[in-house]
Amino acid sequence: MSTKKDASLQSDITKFRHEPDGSFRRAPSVFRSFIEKGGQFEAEKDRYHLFVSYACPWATRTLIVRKLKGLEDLIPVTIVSPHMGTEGWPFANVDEFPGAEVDPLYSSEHIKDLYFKADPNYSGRFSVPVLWDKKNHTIVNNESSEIIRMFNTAFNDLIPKDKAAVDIYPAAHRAEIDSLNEWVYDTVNNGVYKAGFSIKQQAYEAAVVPLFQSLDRLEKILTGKDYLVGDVLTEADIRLWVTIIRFDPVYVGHFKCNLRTIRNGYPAIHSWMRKLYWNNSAFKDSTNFEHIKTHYYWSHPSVNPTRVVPVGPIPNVEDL
Ligand SMILES: N[C@@H](CCC(=O)N[C@@H](CS)C(=O)NCC(=O)O)C(=O)O
Repeated sequence: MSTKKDASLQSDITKFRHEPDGSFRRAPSVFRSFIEKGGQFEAEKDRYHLFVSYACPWATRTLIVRKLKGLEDLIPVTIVSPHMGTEGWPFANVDEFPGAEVDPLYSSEHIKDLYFKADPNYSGRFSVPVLWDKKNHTIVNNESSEIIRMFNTAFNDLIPKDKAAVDIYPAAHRAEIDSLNEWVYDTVNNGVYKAGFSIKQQAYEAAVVPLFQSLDRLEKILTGKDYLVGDVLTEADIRLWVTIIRFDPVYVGHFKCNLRTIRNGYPAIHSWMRKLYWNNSAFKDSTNFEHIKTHYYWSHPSVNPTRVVPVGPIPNVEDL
């Protein structure tokens, strides 16, 4: 299945319009429904499907939480090819890549086909993750921060007790998590994109300086600690981790975030990152560096016109 109408202004990242000052502004996600009791979308077996890219940090949040909560059987996942081109994210039937898959529901060619199936007049970006409802053939939600909140609680009646007990947004820590998320999102998660996609020197510097100020602040928070908030793994860790694991392999070079590296400049962040990677399979199994590096260096020709993918750093993640 493919959509023939020209949607290249929505799908082709090289046609992305910058702000007048040369800065990058991320558009808000559009599908924002929740899976909840008594609502339009009830928690059910064999009803929902997740579409993601291993390359995408936002999508990787959902992969990690899906595993932490033991939702693998309840919510199957499909992985797209990392080559996000003029039509957006392709499935393996139009772009074979090791680890990429075909859309098992509709044999779509691209993620944009799903968006147009959900809403033929959709005018936003064709981003991943996409949480799909097989019953109503529509998108429930395409905003990772909300998908992980749903995964945290919505399916608790359908999963084993030990998995239902996993709580990445505990009531006692919510205020602290929310306030941390806010500045981490703006200056770190989105900060690397703001730096990398800037097309003016001033806009780049206005992003890269606060990014490293926030890393300095995070280094202090994580010194002598295994987790950001309290002494428990929360969504604050997950949301930061997906950016930090990509930092040395991609953001230092491709997005010019090179005031320091994580491995040489931030010992506490580095140790926190490696412990989660090596000791918790939900993190390691959700991370595919082939997809990550190929995606960024290939998919942003305005940043890297040659599409050459650097060999280093070696290794992608240092041992503990
Ligand atoms: N706010 C969204 C952002 C998702 C997002 O921007 N994903 C990127 C990949 S890392 C994407 O699919 N971009 C495609 C595009 O903008 O054309 C979320 O957190 O889910």
